[in-house]
Amino acid sequence: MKAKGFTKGIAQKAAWDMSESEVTPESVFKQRRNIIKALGLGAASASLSTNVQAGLFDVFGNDKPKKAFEVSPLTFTKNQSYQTSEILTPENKVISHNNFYEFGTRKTDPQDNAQGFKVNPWQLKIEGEVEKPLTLDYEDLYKLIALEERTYRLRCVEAWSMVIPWVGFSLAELIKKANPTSKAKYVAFETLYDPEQMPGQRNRYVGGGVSYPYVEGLTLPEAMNELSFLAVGLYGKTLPPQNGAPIRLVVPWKYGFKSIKSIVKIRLVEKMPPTSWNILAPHEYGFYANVNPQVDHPRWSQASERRIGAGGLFSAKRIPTQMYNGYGDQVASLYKGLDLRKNF
Ligand SMILES: Nc1nc2c(c(=O)[nH]1)N[C@H]1C(S)=C(S)[C@@H](COP(=O)(O)O)O[C@H]1N2
Ligand SMILES: [Mo]
Repeated sequence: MKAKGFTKGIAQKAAWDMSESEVTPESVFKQRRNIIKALGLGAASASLSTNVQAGLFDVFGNDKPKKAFEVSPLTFTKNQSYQTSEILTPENKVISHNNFYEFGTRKTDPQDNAQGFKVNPWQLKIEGEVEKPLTLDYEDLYKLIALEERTYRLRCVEAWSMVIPWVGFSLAELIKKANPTSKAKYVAFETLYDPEQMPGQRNRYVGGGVSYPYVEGLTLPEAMNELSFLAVGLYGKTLPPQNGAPIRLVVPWKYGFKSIKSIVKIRLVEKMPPTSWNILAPHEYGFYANVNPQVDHPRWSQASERRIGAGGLFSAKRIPTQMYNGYGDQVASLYKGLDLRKNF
C-alpha cells in the first residue's frame, strides 16, 4: 500500500509501490531484490550486512536484539457471539507477516526489528471532549475491563486476509468510562512516537514515507459499535510487538490500516481527525476505508483476497471479498444514505 509520491526521485518503480495482488510472486521477489540492491538497502538485511554503504542505510543497526520478546498467557472468556467456523490463520503467520511501518515496510521487518520494543511502562490516555479523562497504565490495560476472546477476519487493503483470535475488550466500554461530552463526534487514535525504538520513524525509507506518529480515526458511532475492539492479546497471550503491543485497535469491517497499533492516545474530538494513509495518498485511502468489493483501489481490484492459511502468501487461496468484510449485519446501518464511492 505504498503511495506514489514517495518514490519520486527513484528512477524505477519500487517493488513496494505495488500491491502483492498486481504481480506474480516471482516478479515481486526479483523486483524487490533489484530495488534493494539499487538503493543499497541491503544494509537493512542481516544477511547482507558486510560491505555495504554503512551510515546511509545502516538504519536497523542496533534494533535487532538477540532475545525474542516475551509474551504471557492471559485470562479471558470466549465471547460466543464473535466466533467463526472459518479456519484460523496459524499463529506463526499472524506474528510474522505484518504491516507495522514504524519497524520497516517488508512483511517480515516488524518481527525482525521489534523484539526489543519496550511496552512496560506504558501509558494510554483518553482525553479531549470527555468529562472524565483517563490514564491507563500498563497493568490497567489487562485489568480495568474483563478480557474476552473474539475471532475476527482482518482484511488488508493490499488484498490479503487472516482470521485471528484476539483477546481484549470493547472500545465502547472504555469510551463510556470517560463520559464523552455532547461535542464529541469523532475518536482520534495515536501510536507511540519513539524514533529511538522505531527505525521507521528515524528514516523515511525505512518508514515508507508515512509521517509519524501514525494516526487514525473513527466516527463516534463507529467507535461505539459493538465490533470495535481494543486488543491486548492474540492466541490467548499478550500481543507481540509486531502486532501492536501492548494495545491496538481492531475494526474488522474496515481495511487493516484503520486498526492502529501500539496506541498511546485516544482523543474524543468535534471534527474529523487526520489519518495517516489518507494524508499520504488521499486519492487512494479514505477516512472510512470500509471493506468494499465493489469499490476498487485505484491500482488494484478489491473484489477478492488471498486468505492466509498454513502455506505462504502466494499459495494462499483467493476468495471473494465480502461487503464490510462480512460484518454488514452489525455495521451497514452506520452508512445509510452515504455514497460509498465518494466516501471510500
Ligand atoms: N502504527 C501502525 N499501525 C498499523 C500499521 C502501521 O504501519 N503502523 N499498519 C496497519 C496495516 S496496513 C494493517 S494491515 C494492520 C496489520 O495488523 P497485523 O500486522 O497485526 O496483522 O495493522 C495496521 N496498523
Ligand atoms: Mo493493511
